[in-house]
Amino acid sequence: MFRLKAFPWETCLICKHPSLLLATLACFMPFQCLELEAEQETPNVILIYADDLGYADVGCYGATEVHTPHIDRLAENGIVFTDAHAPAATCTPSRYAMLTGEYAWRRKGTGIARGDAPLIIDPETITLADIFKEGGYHTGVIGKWHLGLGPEGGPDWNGIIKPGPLELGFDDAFLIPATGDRVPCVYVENHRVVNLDPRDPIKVSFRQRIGDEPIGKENPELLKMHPSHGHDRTIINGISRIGYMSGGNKARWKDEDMADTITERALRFMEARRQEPFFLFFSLHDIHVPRVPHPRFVGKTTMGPRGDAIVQTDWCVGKILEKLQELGLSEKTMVLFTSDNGPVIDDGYRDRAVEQLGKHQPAGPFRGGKYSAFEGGTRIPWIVSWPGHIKPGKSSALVSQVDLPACFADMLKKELPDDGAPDSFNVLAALMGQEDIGRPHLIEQSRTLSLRHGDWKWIEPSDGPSINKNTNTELGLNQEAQLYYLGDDLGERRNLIKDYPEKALWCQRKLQAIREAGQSRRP
Ligand code: NG6
Ligand code: CA
Repeated sequence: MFRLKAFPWETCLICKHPSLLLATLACFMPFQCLELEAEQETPNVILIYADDLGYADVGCYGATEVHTPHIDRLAENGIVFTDAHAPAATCTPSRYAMLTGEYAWRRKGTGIARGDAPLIIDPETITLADIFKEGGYHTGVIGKWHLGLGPEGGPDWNGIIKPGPLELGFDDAFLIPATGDRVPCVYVENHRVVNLDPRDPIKVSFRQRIGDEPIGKENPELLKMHPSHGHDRTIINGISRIGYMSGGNKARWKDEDMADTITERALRFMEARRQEPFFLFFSLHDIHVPRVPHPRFVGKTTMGPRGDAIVQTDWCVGKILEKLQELGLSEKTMVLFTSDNGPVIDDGYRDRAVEQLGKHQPAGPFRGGKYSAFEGGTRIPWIVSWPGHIKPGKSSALVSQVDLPACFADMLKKELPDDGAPDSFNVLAALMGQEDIGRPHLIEQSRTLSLRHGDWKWIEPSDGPSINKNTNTELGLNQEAQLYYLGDDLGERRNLIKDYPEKALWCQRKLQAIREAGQSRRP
């Protein structure tokens, strides 16, 4: 288990919560505690993690067809990163890497998780939550999880659902277990399904049909949201999903209320933990499919549900900022806003996202999007704000969410063990705006791997289609290696593989070396 290095404020119990008591009590404290005055107070941290939100889906990154005043305000008061990345172009591997500091492609079973997948992070692994907990923080995760739950064979939805986030360093958990488009469509709080009536047990299957409830494929007349590909099994709340579910009727969520429900939980967490340092992983469902924003957001944009879900995302951020202000915690809290992978327009439901996109460009200047090896797959919005401590501005530092464990370990003065967070780079100085350089290289994961080295980008050869026909995404897959220079070709249009064979070879070897070393954090 992750061991504490001696931590100064452990010498005095009262000082465990310096943010609250230090100023008033300092003059009464024994000598050893007075030393703490010189220490930089560490902030609460709220990590707001949007789903499938593209680089330019918000105003401060160039969107003009949708207004995001709260996110823009966060950006005005913080640092806007222009070369920040989700570790992967899909959700589960990105989240795995962000919480463990290990590239997900090193581990089998970290692809997009099924709704009944077992927990894919070994509870022995040091996680981002462990780091905060060891630093004396109260830790919570609220919202989308999608990292599996329960033991091998999957969770017992009607019993104790364990292991899960509580076994990974989180004190509180309120979860959408997988995604909104997958069964079971229920919330899990700590170890149990919320509002479960034991007389109506939940059954879930991704293989064969169970129960006698209608499915989208056979009863499209019952649907308020129709699938465009996949998503045609059990109908819940008028929307057909991936997988079959029966029972648990009282526990089923209503998609329209999801943002309200999780935001209310997040505010409650902040209120309850206001007097202690806290880390909140607030993991939004928006703007993943099915996009079913609350009626008060419907029609707020000309882009249909996808645009309206962005407005809803912005509302969630606004509520968090408003609560911080109300609690007097704005200057004691670092807020990090980012997304788990690039944008997708049609991800399986006929929600008019394609037809009503207009001139909006979700990935901004980048090619591809969710699922893609091009930059659009992993380059995402990333804003860090800590009023009074971080000078607002823009940063072109290369950073990845896989770096969060090393950054926060450094901030909390915790030393990672040699085998902990193996691919996590300490780029805290970049996050704090003290430096404009981040990591020297980065591996981006899609259906293949790509190496970023400065402005160079090398994409490993792979089999597979160049376009995902369902989502109409350019996947960037090619049987030949590709090399781009983003310095003057952000859109990855000019493949330079033949012009710079030495650079290409260097990248190929570097990627291979990182793969073989089993880690990349230590030299
Ligand atoms: C895909 C789903 C897509 C989405 C994705 C996961 C189909 C046809 N497509 O398999 O709709 O759920 O998985 O998205 O089922 S993620 O953001 O959680 O990675
Ligand atoms: Ca996602």
